[in-house]
Amino acid sequence: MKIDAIILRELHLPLVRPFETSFGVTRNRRILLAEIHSEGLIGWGECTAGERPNFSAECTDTVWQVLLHELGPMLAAESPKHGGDCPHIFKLVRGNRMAKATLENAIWDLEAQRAGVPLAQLLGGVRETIPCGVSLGIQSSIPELMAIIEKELAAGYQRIKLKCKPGWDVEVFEKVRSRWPGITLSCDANSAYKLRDADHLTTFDAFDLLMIEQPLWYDDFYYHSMLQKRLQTPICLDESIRNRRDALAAIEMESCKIINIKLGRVGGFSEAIAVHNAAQERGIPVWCGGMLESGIGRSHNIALSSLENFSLPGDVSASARYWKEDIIEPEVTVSSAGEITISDTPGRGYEVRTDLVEKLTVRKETIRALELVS
Ligand code: OSB
Ligand code: MG
Repeated sequence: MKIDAIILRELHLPLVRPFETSFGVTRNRRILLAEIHSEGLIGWGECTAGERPNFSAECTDTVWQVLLHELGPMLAAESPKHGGDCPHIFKLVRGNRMAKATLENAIWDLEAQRAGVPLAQLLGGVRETIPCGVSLGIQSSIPELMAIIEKELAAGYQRIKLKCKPGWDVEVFEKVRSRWPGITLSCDANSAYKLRDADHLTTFDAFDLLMIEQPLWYDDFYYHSMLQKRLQTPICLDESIRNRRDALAAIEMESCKIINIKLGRVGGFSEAIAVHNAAQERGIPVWCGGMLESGIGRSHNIALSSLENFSLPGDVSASARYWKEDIIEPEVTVSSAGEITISDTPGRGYEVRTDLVEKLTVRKETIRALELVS
């Protein structure tokens, strides 16, 4: 595929409600999109980095810099045949996985369009529908949280994940469990605890949680393995898993029993598939995490979730939970059974609303391969 141009855009999109985790509150997203033009087709990628370097070291501004000055020019100089060629093209840039994923995922989108197959099929997906859960941020009161849970359960979501931190944990779980004894419930601490909190964390076992996600340091395996020995509740790692080797280390050390796969965090579809396969071969279930994506990132998450070992409900939910108006058509909807149906059209399966994207764009740069003049 000859790359004719790579257009980088920053869009501003307000969330329909603020999202609070143990590391902070997000009200407005600054979303970076890459639009790759190749031989009459356009592939789209979305960067999942946050506005601040809290979840990971990358953030909107670092990704913009690295895409514009490093990865964009590298890719524009090549003619990749497959999305899977990108890790090799980008090999001289260390880290910056969210930036790399932005471009790699757009190339997979292009490849699927060229082949005339759904992206899910190109990735090796086997599911026609995917099970969906919701991730609920820290609220200002328990009654407010209870009202949101009631609404999401009525909408059909199969699993409720509660963001937690010291002071917003066992009391919340107690109230939720006593009202809904049978629902599938999990929690996500985003590294809010230390190993010295282990006694406190063992009290979570009373609430029959499906998992506790990333309780300790964002870059740790060893202390999670010590903690897992003391917990009945399975630990799920999110932040710690950057690639297949990390997944193998975490599984080998028994640092977790479940893995959350995020496309941006692992650097794109190639590595996400590698983590998926490594986990599957070792009997470790995975699920697809979310990063408050717009419709483009969401469509990629949906395609990824069609792989066989994505057996637990993901944080992949309806567009309307995040945006007044999403930038894709149709918007992502979730059935009353809590499922999203995988699109059977070529490519990502959702059209980009280019007029709306243009209207929301606050900065834009075009990268082209340098033409050799003879
Ligand atoms: O840890 O899973 C996380 C959002 C931003 C940063 C980190 C996380 C999250 C979520 C939101 O949990 C998932 C979603 O997109 O709904
Ligand atoms: Mg998480």
